[in-house]
Amino acid sequence: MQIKIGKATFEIIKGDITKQEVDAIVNAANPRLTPGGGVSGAIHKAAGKELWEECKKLGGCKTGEAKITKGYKLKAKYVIHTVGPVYKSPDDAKLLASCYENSLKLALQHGIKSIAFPAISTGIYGYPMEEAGKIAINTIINFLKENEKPELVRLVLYDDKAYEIHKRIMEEIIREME
Ligand code: AR6
Repeated sequence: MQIKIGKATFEIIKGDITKQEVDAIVNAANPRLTPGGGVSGAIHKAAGKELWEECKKLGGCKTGEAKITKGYKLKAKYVIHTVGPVYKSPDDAKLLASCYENSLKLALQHGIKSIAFPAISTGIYGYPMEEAGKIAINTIINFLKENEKPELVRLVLYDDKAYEIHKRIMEEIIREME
């Protein structure tokens, strides 16, 4: 499903982040920016080992922050690496929101017009999908209200359950906006 926020489009889809034809895809990374498993492992595998070679030189990434590299063999020109919080309590919401905000800021700094996010922290890092989904969607919508850029922001959910949860959250938020 898709909504317009000013000139920008925000959409949620079910799919694989590594296959997205956008300017940048976001990686749910770890603080050392090593390939790891989950989305990160899949992105590194699809991009090729040059991605890890570049990541090694970046000196890691703090939780809630974001760093950018090239996309190598991916269709996306860039990968934005952000480190989500390992879930402990609802107090982690600010750090999770920072991941989306800082990734979007970095995208604007690099003239990125389209960007795709996975559901950061909701896998190995254990953030409950429902809570994380509200934070992700609200943060993206608020950013687009303020900036009307990037032109396209896509949240890519990996399975039916994740997609259905996010679709319901988005419908609720749209209803509240009207
Ligand atoms: N496309 C889209 N979403 C995916 C894909 C894919 N190809 N594969 C998995 N997901 P996770 P985290 C979903 O664990 O929780 C890594 O090892 C998945 O179902 O990748 O932020 C890093 O190195 C889940 O909903 O990221 C870190 O150590 C979501 O993406 C750690 O995992 C995020 O799952 C980061 O953990």
